[in-house]
Amino acid sequence: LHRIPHPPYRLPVLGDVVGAGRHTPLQDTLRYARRLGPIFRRKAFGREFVFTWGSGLVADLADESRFAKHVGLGVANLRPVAGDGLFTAYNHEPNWQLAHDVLAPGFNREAMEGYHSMMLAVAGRLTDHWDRALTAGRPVDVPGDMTKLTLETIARTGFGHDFGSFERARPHPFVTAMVGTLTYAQRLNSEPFPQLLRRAARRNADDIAYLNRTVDDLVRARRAASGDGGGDLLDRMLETAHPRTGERLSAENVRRQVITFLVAGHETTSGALSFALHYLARHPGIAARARAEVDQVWGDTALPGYDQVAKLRYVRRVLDETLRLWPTAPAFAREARQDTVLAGTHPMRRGAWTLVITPMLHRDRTVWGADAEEFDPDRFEAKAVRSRPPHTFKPFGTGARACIGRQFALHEATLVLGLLLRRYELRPDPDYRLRVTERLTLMPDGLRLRLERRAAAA
Ligand code: MNH
Repeated sequence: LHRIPHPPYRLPVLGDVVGAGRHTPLQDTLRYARRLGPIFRRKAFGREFVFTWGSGLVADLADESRFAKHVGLGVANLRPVAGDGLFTAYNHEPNWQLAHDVLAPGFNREAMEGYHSMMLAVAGRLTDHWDRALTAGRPVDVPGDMTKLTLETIARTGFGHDFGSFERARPHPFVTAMVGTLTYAQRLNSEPFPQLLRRAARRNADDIAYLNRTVDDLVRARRAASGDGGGDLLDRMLETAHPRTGERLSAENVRRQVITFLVAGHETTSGALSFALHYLARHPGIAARARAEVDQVWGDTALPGYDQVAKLRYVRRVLDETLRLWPTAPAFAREARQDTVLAGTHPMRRGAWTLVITPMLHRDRTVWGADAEEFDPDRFEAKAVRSRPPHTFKPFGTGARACIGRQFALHEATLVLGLLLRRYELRPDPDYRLRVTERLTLMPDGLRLRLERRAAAA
C-alpha cells in the first residue's frame, strides 16, 4: 500500500477530503487521478480507498480467475433499494445465479427482435413530443425527454407497463423517487456520520416505499391477468423455472428484480443518449456523416426493421465514443478472490478491492493517444479497435457481472439516434458548457437543444 500515491496534504480524521465537493465525487476523483496517476488512494473519515485506471492494471483486474465484482460504496448503498437483485447481489448469494440464468434469455437476439416494435412505438412518442416543441419554437429538455423515453421503453418491453411519461408535464413520481434513492446512496459515501442524516434517511425510506408500492401494483396487475405479458421480463420472473434446478424466483426477489430493471434499465441509457446528442449538436460534421448513413441504410422506410438498426455502424461508433468519454455508470469495483499481486506490483489480500474509474481508463493516453479528450467516433473503426489491447473499453463493466442489458441499451439508443438524426437538425445553445450531474450515474445537466425540421425528412 505504501507504494500507492495519495494526495500530499492529509488531515487527521478528515483525511483527503479537502477540495472534495459533495455533489461531484466522480469528477473530483478524475482531478485526483490526473495528478496522482494510474493507481492512487484517498482517505476519508478513517476509511481508505484505492482507485485504479491505468490500462495495464485494469486488464489484470479483468482476470476472472483472480478477481471478481466487489459490492461496495455506491452499489452496496443501494442494497436497501435493490436487495439481492442482479445488480446489487453478492457473488455468493444463490439468487444471483438463479436470476441470471432465468433472465439471460430475455436479452438474447430473439428477445431483442421482439422488443424492437415496442421500442419504435415509444420513440414515436418522443418524436411527436419534439415535433410539438419544434412547431412552438421551444427548445427541448434533452435529459428530461431521454429519461421519459428510456423509462417508457423498459417499462413497456419488460413489464407491459405504461408510466404515461410523455403525457405528464413533470417527471413521473417513480423517477423522482429513483433519483432520490440514487442521490442518497451517493451521498452516504461522503458522509462521516450517516446516522445524522435523519431527514434525508426518512425521505429515502419514503422513496423506497414508493418504489416498492409501484412495483407491487405492477406485479399484482400481471398476476391478475394470469401472466399475459407474451414472455416479457416480468413473465420470465414470475413463470420461468430454472432450466436445470426447476427453482423459481421468490415473490420478494421478483420485487427486487423489477426495481433493479426499471432503474438500471433506463437511467444509464438516458444519460448515454443525452451525451450523444450533446456531441452530435457540437460536431455538425459528425452529425452529417451519421445522418448520411441513416439515409443510406434506411432510405425512406417509415419504420426501420431490427436489422436496419444493427446496420447503423457509424451511429454505433458515435455511441461508443460517447460512452468512452462519459461512461454513464462511471466505476465498478473488483476484489481479489485470493491473496494475489496486482499486475506483478501491488500485493492484495483476499477480499481487498479497488474501484476502477472508467472515464480515466478511457482517457489513458498510452492507449487512446494524446488527443484522448477529443470526441472522435473513428476510434471505433474495426481496424482501430483491433489494434488496441483488450479490456481498454469497459463502459459495461467486466466478466460474469458485466451488464446484462448491453445489447438492449445499444439497440434502443442506436434506433433513437437514427430516428432523431433523420428527422431533425440539432442546434446547440452557443452559451451552453457541458456540466455533468452525478447521482452514481452521470447526466449532462441543463442540456437544451433547438430543433429544425430537416428539409428532406421522411
Ligand atoms: Mn447495466 C450491470 C452499465 C444499461 C441492467 N451495467 C452494469 C454494470 C455496468 C453497467 C458498468 C456493471 C456494474 C458493476 O460491475 O458493479 N448499463 C450500463 C450502461 C448502460 C446500461 C452504461 C447503458 C448505456 N443495464 C442497462 C440496461 C439494463 C441494465 C438497459 C436492463 C435492461 N446492468 C443491468 C443489470 C446489471 C448491470 C441487471 C447487473 C448484472 C449482474 O451483476 O448480473
